[in-house]
Amino acid sequence: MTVFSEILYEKKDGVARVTINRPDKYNACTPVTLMELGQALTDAWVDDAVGVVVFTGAGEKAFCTGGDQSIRDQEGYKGTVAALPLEVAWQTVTSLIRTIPKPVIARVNGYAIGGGHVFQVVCDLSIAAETAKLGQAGPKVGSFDPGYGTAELARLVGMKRAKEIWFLCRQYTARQALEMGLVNAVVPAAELDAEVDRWCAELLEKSPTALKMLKYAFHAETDGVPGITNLGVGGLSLYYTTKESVEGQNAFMERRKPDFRK
Ligand code: 2NE
Repeated sequence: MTVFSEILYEKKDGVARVTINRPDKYNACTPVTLMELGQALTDAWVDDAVGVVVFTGAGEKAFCTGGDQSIRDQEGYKGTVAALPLEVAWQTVTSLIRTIPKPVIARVNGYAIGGGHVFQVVCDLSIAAETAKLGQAGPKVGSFDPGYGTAELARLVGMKRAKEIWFLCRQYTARQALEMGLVNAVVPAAELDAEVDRWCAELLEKSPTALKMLKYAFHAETDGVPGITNLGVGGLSLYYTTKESVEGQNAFMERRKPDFRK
């Protein structure tokens, strides 16, 4: 377990578990939380022993309720991370969840509201406790997400429903979320961990490279050039392992012309 101040980060048997640890604040995020989430997700990205990431919140009440409203003022969200603008902090975390080349499962243990709901939308798979409630809050509290939280939501549930979710700021039960295609599975709260473990075990049996390329392929069209770049660079890292690519490097080092036809 790596000790952070506002999150918990644990790696075990191929699973990295990232937990927002502010249960008294219903796991609302400060700039520090976001920075630590970025560090943990980056570690999970580069650690080859990690095959699946579980993203969740501490306690039984909340998965994450978005930005911590108690530290918001006219300048945005205050915090101890100097000069970390909102767009960098939030977008770093959502972009990491979306681009880390491993499946990310949202373990939705309670309220997933506002930016917290955006996190679960961006995760590759979502497993929710029956007690969870999901929804957006932006227009109620003077905020909105003009990114994955709108575009990806519309892809998941359709444009009309996505607009309803954002414009009306209603809360939906886990069962309603399942019916709309917002989450993959709903289980009694007491069975949430066992269910998440089962999904992790199934994923860990699968080819990591196939999962990585599939994740990039799913996003290639919708994410434009960055999406195609991720897919392409995934291919590039495979190309590096071929004799053809190695010949180019060897020829350069040996000061000779490469022979790619060998
Ligand atoms: C989640 C919800 C509906 C729960 O309601 P309830 O009545 O069950 O609990 P309560 O009493 O509201 O909350 C329990 C404790 O958690 C804190 C509350 O202040 C309260 O603390 P105490 O009074 O006991 O000390 N808490 C909960 N959410 C918090 C938050 N986000 N910030 C700070 N403290 C929070 C209800 O709590 C709720 O509606 N929460 C607010 C949801 C919300 O508005 N989120 C922000 C949306 S905007 C956003 O996330 C965002 C952004 O601004 C920019 C970019 C990306 C995302």
